[in-house]
Amino acid sequence: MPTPAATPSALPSRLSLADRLLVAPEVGAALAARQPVVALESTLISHGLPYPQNVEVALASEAAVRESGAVPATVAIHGGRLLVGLDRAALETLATTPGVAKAARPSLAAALADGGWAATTVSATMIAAGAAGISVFATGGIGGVHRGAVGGGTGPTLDISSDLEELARTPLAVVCAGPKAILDLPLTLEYLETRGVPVVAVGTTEMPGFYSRRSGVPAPLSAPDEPAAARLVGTHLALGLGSGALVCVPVPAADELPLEVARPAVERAIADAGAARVEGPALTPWLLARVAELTGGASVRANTALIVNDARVAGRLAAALAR
Ligand code: PSU
Ligand code: MN
Repeated sequence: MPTPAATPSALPSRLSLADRLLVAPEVGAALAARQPVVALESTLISHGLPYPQNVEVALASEAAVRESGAVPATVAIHGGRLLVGLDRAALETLATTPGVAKAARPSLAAALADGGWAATTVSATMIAAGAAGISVFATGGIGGVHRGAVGGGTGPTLDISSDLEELARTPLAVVCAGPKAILDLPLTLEYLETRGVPVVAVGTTEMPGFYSRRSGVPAPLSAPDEPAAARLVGTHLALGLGSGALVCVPVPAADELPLEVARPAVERAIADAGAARVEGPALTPWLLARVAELTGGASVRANTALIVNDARVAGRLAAALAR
C-alpha cells in the first residue's frame, strides 16, 4: 500500500470523496471480480479497547473475515485520504498513537484536512465503504441514542450518534452485537424505525445486548439463521430504498457478560460520567473504559469476542450476498 504524505497542504481541498479514496490492491481486485468484501471500522481500535487487545482484535477480525471466504477492508484516514484496506503497520499505528482523531460524518472533513491519522466510526466507515462499492460492514456495537438524550437526569443532551443517520442514508448491511449497552436501546430502535432502517436479530427474537446475549427488548425483525438474514438484507438492499440494514448477532455464550453483571456496571459508569461531566464524542470511549474498570476487564473480553464474531458472520453474509 502506498504511504500518502501527511502534510495538511498535501491535497487540494476541492477533491471529491471518490478522489480521496485509497483502496488497497487486494480489496480493489476483489471488488472488481465481484468477490465478497467486508469493511471494518477503526475507532474500536483507537478508542474502544485498550492496547494490546485493540490490535489483537483488529488482526483477529481480519482473519475471521478471511476464514468466512471474504476479503477484509479496515478503514481509516491518513494524509487526507480515506484508506480502504490497511496493512499491519497502519493497524499498529492506530492502536498505539495517543490522541488519534475519531472521525464521524460531521468530523470527516476536519480529519481529512488535518492530514494526520484518524480512526473512522461507523458513520465515516460506511461513507468510505459505500463509496468504494462495499456492501457489508462489521463493527462491535453501533452508536445510538444515549441515555438522557431526550430528558431525564440533568436534562436533554440530544446526544444521538451519527451512526443512526448514516444507517438511514447509506445502503450497507451493518453487522453488530446490538447497539452498545451504554445506550437507550428502545429509543435507538424507535429512531431506526422512523428513519427506515430494518433491524434484524439472528437466531433470537430478542435484541442482542452487546456485552450480553440478552437485552430484554424484543427485536423488530428476527431471522432464524444466517441464510434467512442474508435473504432479508439482500431483499432490502436490492429495493434501492437508500437506507442500510442492521444485522444483530449475540456475543458468543462463552465470553458474554451476564446481564446482571453488565447492567449495574453500565449504570454506575453512566452516573460517573455525569459526575465527571464527560460529553460529546469523548463520552462513548470514556464509558467503555469505565465499564472495563468496573468489571475487572471482563467487559473487554466480551467486547473483543463479539467484534471477532461479528466479523465472521459479516464474511458469511457477504459471501451469501455475492452469490
Ligand atoms: N463498537 C465497539 N467499540 C467502539 C465502537 C463500536 O465495540 O468503540 C465505536 C464505533 O466506531 C461507533 C462509535 O461508531 O463507537 C460510536 O461513537 P458515538 O457514540 O460517539 O457516536
Ligand atoms: Mn455523540
